[in-house]
Amino acid sequence: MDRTLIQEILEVVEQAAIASARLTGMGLKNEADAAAVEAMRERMGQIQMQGRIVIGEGERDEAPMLYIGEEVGSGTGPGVDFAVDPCEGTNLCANSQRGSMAVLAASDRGGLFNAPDFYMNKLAAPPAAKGKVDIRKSATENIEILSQCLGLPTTDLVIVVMDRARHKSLIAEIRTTGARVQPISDGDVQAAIACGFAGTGTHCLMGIGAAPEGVISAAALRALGGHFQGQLVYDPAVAQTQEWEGLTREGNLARLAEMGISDPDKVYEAQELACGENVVFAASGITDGLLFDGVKFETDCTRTSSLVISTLDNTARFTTTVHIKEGAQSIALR
Ligand code: VTB
Repeated sequence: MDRTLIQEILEVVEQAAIASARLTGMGLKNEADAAAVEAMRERMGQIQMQGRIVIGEGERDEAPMLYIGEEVGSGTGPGVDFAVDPCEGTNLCANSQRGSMAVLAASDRGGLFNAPDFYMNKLAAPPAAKGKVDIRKSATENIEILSQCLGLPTTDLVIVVMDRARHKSLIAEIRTTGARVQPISDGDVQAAIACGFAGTGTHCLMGIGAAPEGVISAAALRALGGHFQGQLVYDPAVAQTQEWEGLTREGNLARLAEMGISDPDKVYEAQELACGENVVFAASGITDGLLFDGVKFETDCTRTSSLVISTLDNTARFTTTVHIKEGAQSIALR
């Protein structure tokens, strides 16, 4: 991978964000997702690379585009692996709520963990707490460590947790420490990345979300020098999700073994989930969010706001792009 890829990848997420933003608030989550997928794939096709999707819309038979194993790009050039979530937070997009975005992570061949479509317990925290908090410790211990690392009383800490039945006792435990809980309905990728920056008002992400999204978060936090750990969840009694109705712990363990995961309880560090020599993370807002705004359709232009984090040049770029319409008369500065 080289630096020229950074600009191309930015355009990939911008195009995906624009496509699904047209469906914001329409209550059409599948359509919003499909629009983002198509736009992302089309723009990826124009890049000189031998790209491959390692995390995408699912297995080939259930996803017509950006399926796992799909080759993308011109077919010549560097080998690049992608983990994509063209419309992260489809519900948020469909309901015009904050935090939906087009997002991806890219790395050298073999540089991203091929996460199974399972759940993952996650812990994300700022660089100052990297390697000090630990997913094997209790929430209470981690909040104490965070407080020391950040120089903030526990009562000033904000811990993001997905608002799910499975987190009832986690939320209760966090509250007993005095830290404040910020429940989110969806979108734990944006919440995880927000932990990598100071000033976002969120200090830590705890709890269980989807595993593939965990790899994307890990790539961003690795590049930012933040903390991210993930542990697969295979027990339906822990995940407490309708998605797993009828599945058993034993069946899930067997599926993981089939996928070559010999230690299902392994704690994965950010550097293992995104182990390539270089990683690039890119996200573009569909709706407004914590880190950047969503797409704005204006008379003479369409405005996108994005974030690209790259180890190629150790940058985090917050970019606003004005996509000028033909015959534009007046383009506002901001
Ligand atoms: C998780 C989370 C995502 O959807 O995948 C969640 O990581 C689905 O979890 O950010 P449930 O099955 O418990 O609803 C998101 O929130 C949005 O894609």
